[in-house]
Amino acid sequence: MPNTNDLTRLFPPDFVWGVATSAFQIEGAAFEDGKGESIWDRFCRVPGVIADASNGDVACDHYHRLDPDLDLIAGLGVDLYRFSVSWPRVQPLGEGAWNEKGLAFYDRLVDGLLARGLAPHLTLNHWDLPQALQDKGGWASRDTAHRFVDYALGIQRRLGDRLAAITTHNEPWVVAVLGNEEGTFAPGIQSRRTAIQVAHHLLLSHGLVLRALRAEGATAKLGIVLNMAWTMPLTDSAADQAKARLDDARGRRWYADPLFKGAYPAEVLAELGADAPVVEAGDLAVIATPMDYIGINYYSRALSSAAGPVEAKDKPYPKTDMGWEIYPEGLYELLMTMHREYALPPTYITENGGAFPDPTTDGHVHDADRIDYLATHIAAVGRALAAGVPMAGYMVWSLMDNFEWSSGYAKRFGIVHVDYATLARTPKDSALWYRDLVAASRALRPARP
Ligand code: GBH
Repeated sequence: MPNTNDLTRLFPPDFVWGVATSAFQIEGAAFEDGKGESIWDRFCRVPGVIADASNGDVACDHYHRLDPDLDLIAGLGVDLYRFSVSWPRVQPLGEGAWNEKGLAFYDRLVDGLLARGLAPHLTLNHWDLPQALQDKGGWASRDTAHRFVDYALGIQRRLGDRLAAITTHNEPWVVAVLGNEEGTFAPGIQSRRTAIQVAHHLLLSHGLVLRALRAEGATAKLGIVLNMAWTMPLTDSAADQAKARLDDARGRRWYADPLFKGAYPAEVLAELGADAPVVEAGDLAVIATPMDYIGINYYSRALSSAAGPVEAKDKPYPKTDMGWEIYPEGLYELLMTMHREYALPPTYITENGGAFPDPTTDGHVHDADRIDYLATHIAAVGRALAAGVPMAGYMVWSLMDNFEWSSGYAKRFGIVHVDYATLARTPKDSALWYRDLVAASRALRPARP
């Protein structure tokens, strides 16, 4: 494992470090202070969809533990905190009336970050759409894109002048494919046609929000976060290589091409045929509105085989608790590919991390696996940076153990342990390691004038 000093030398003084969470996964208080129902509140109540039959009603109870949690983040010495706003908490029906108590919570969150010298990186949509909008068609309805603009403007007016960054969407692929094609995530729809239209409206609303916020004079940097695997053929056969190129076009370029090139990949449009999205004149120009930054969430590589889905036994690398192969080289290759294909703005790794068994002795989690995962992936970012990729920062997923969607609470991604019986937070060895890494990196920075 690279040691902390070697790692920090890879990064320039203005490279920023952070930790990330999302509202539904940590806040709890699902039905308090006027919050509206989200599609995840609803989905968790469908029998069998969440591995441990849990939900987000309490989660980490972050809503009631804001100040101690902000102290926890500040104690890590990081530069920034990436969090999301629960849309139904601030606008319960997704349109019309605002919920003052919900807005006040994020007001305190942002002020609390600034008071501790932490830069607020706010995400508008980390999947918890108001159920009331789903009842009107959700992201499959073009109108939802316009409701999203109104929501973004409300957040801008209340918090905008104090934010460092606003991300429109977290991982539109997940919302489209897991939520609306496979149906394993909320809202649990199984329709390829719906998923394709959802993806288009997510991208469209992203561009509309950038234009609307800039027209309002927003000072925060504006961007989007995409999930990306590094897609490789299972064998070097021509058929597997072609399948890998197609899978990469479906999962990565379907989102990145319209954002950076204003066009959907032709080969995917061709295979969609009649399922191609309804795209109105001007939509692609809106989607391609220049961004101030791009965020990439990287966890693993993906293997493609012309023979069908690749089985676990054909994935030779060590795996995390999620069953995802640990493959830091893929992060380097992915960043190099993105740099080659697009004119990248400043680029952040907005999520990277792993779920591990977390061996515990005397109340302390000795998560050497997680430290190794983080160190090797951070080193890959450093190598991409040295090779010319405009890397601007890195954020660990996640600050603390939390509700891991359809896996419930059994999978732990935190660098801080959460005891769900008492809700006590305890930094794991990885949190102390990350704190030392950030401190060492800061020690190399010139003092501020
Ligand atoms: C992120 O999603 C989310 O933003 C975050 O909320 C979540 O907690 C975190 O990651 C951890 O899951 O089945 O081998 O093909 C990541 C979603 C993960 C989706 C990898 C695609 C493919 C793995 N992506 N997954 S595999």
